[in-house]
Amino acid sequence: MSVQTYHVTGMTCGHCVSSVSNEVGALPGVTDVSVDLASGAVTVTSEQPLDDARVREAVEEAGYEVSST
Ligand SMILES: [Cu+2]
Repeated sequence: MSVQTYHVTGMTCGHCVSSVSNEVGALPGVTDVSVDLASGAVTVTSEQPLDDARVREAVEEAGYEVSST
């Protein structure tokens, strides 16, 4: 199992949180997505380590951005 945390910018409300959760949660192997709206921290649990580029794409698909830091 792998747990990675990303910092996502642009989320402002519960709708944003569910959009990001749905898109990232749809990636193959992802078993849990936990979003902290206040900090923008998105913690992704997956069966195998995820390719950061796939996560970034999913977040962008939802309309937000992964901060590089
Ligand atoms: Cu929102």
